[in-house]
Amino acid sequence: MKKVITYGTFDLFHIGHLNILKRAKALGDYLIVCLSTDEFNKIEKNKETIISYDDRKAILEALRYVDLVIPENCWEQKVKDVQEFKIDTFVMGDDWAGKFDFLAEYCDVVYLPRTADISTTIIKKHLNDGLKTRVK
Ligand code: C2G
Repeated sequence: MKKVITYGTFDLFHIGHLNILKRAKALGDYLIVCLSTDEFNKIEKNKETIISYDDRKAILEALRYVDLVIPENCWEQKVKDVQEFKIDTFVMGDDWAGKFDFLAEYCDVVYLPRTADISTTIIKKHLNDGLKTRVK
């Protein structure tokens, strides 16, 4: 069984998130999503999540592409996660290209093209600007 792992916040879940999870799962048989906790987001990413960890986790667990959701509490847990879960492939969007190449010692490292014109930040700005049109 080929195991894949990816990391993220997945706040205000959108098509860019779905696309990366779909493509990550296509690289193996079992996909683990390491989901940033609310505390990790606040302290390490300086991002307040709109949707709570528990609700973001429930959404991910409902997806056909996702087999397991575990918490991301720190930047440094990736090597331990890859070893503990015997991961074959680590996947991230290419906005992270190069940042996790150190994991190549333990598994394949794949950066996939981001989905254009959509992000949690764009959605938040769109709403803050009171726009009534579609995000994209
Ligand atoms: N993503 C994408 N296309 C978009 C938006 C996001 O492919 N339009 C991808 C990102 O590249 C990432 C995943 O979706 O691989 C989750 O994105 P975020 O929730 O924004 O996660 P991020 O803040 O990048 O956190 O330790 C790694 C971090 O937890 C990653």
